[in-house]
Amino acid sequence: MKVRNRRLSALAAVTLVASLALTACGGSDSDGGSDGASGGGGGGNTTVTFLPKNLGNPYFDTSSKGGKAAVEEFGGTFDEVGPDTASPDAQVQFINTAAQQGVNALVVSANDPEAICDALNEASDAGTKIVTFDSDTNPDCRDLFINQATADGIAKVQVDMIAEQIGDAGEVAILSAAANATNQNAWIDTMKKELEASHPNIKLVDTVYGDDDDQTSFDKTAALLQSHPNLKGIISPTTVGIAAAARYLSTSEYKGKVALTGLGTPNQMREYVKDGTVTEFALWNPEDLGYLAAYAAKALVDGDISGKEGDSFTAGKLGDFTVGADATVLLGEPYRFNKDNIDDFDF
Ligand code: RAM
Repeated sequence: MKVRNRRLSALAAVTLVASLALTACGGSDSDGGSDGASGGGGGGNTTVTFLPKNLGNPYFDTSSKGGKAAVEEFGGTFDEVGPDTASPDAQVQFINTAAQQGVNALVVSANDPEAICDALNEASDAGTKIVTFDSDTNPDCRDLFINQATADGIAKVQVDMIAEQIGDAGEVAILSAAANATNQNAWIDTMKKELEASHPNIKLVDTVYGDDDDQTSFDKTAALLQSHPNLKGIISPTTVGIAAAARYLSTSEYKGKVALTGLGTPNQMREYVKDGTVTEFALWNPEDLGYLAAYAAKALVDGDISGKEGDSFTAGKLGDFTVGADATVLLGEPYRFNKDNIDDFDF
């Protein structure tokens, strides 16, 4: 079943029964092996493969941990595969392999809205349910998208934070992830509109791409500060980017002078909040996102939902969720982290 094409920014809010659940991570399990068994779902061993943008990113380590916990709860088999670099078509080979193995569901964060679509469609034709999470494909390449928060909400919290931190005036720049990343591009689009509409004295002077690679993001931060001597702030809507930028700023002459905010994980950002490099940033709970995506995959495999608006399912401890417009399920809202609360979180 395919759904109509629509822009990510038009995602409608849907019902959810979920506390923010920004709780500490539980104990860590060992990696799930791929037992590779296929089956018809319906109570059997449901095989679920997670395919993040790239491996080695703590954000996705945490979302996969949530996915694995969910799969273990419902007695399925979890696997995680993925490329080292977050490039547009690096995920294709992993999709092909999963389809050949006949996995019941593939849970993907897309590096590009279109580049992996042919492979996903082939997997779908072979009987694999396709769930995107975190970063969507075009809607007609998947059965369901599990969205962490609305694009409007994610854009607004970042614009609000930078405005607060620079006195609502001056030059800012964006340090993003990969240039084709669906999620970052949707947020950047909306941030630009929000800046134009509500912050006439803030000028966005540059957008650069660190490819969700630590060193590239670090180097791009240095280059931004070189080329824009009047820069007042940086927004980095990626956990890899904001951590690398914070590391650069923390030992530079710009520490405490150039503001940095965006989306980060508390564990990666803690030291920079404590040393005064960063005042406040935001995120959702990636563990909950992975957990919800795994339960949604199971509901699709079992035929409890088809991706139709109004379909509902239960996602274990997170409760009941309803599918909204464009076959999208919404986790919740972004949450702000600062020196007063950062020690309450462990992810
Ligand atoms: C990085 C990835 C991911 C994004 C987070 C905020 O880990 O780009 O897709 O959602 O940052």
